[in-house]
Amino acid sequence: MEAKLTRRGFIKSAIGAGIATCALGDIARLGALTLSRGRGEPVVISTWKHGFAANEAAMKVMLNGGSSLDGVESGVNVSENDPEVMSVGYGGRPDENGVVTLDASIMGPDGNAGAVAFLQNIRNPVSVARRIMEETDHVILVGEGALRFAKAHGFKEEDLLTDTAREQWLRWKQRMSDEDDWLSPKEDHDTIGMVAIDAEGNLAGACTTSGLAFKIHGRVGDSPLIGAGMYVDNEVGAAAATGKGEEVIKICGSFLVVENMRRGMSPQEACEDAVQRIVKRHKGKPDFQDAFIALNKDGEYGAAAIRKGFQYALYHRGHNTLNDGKYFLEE
Ligand code: SD4
Repeated sequence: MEAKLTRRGFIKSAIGAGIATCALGDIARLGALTLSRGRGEPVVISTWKHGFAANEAAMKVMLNGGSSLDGVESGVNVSENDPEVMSVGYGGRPDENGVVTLDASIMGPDGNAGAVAFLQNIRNPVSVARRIMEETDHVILVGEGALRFAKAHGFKEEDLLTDTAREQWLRWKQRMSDEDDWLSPKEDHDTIGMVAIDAEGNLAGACTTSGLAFKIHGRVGDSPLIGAGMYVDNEVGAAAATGKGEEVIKICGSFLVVENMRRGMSPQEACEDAVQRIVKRHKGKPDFQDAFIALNKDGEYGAAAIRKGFQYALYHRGHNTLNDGKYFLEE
């Protein structure tokens, strides 16, 4: 599908480390950057720079014979456990009341899915989501119910608010004013979304986040909503989203990316189309960031963002690389 909006941003799109050795002519043709995987070789793609460490863990699991479902869970657990990743799990930034509330989802090749929203005091929400998927016939548990379920299944309750996150929240509270734009694209974003294909050719996806920093208490984003923050169809492909979840929800973003691939788009084209859908809804001038990553059944990948600054990690053909996503808007 042809891009209807300017591709100026794309021309300037930085070239990620992983493709830095491609000839420029190749790059020009990369409206759709897709490289096939070797037969049976697992591939994993995830959002933001902490996706790099998460990819390592996911790939290790898959190279040891684990499934893509095991891979994505173990992968995103790395970000959940890292207090320096301040939009995921332990150390995530709190909401307006200083409470860390977590959203997560997971989906496997059989089309089964699990999710938690507004979960507190459990550092690995994606693992709770997997238990919901595997041990109940429900898909989403929220808040107190999700916490009770987690505790009943042996998850440890703990305070997730680190000193660094508390200090940032206090600073935010002190300078709260009309100019204080807590939904600004400049606010740090670092939700992890990850999709992977294993040696058997099976796809899985996971997404986990503490959501937008200083959000209204009770707010749930796109990450735990199947088809918004993440989606898997094992016949076609898988996708995940990051950025301002409200806008991803409104276009059923990850579902849209997968359906685009079903209709013949490459993963790159599918991600660009979803980004354009959001940009168009905002008359070409959205003042926030959203991005998508995707993988198809052949192990081809794609990634696109509204604006500059989005990075994704790709573990492919034996190399894990951090790459700058293609984008539409400069700033
Ligand atoms: C949300 N999509 O809760 C998440 C936030 C995010 O990078 O992705 N930040 O809306």
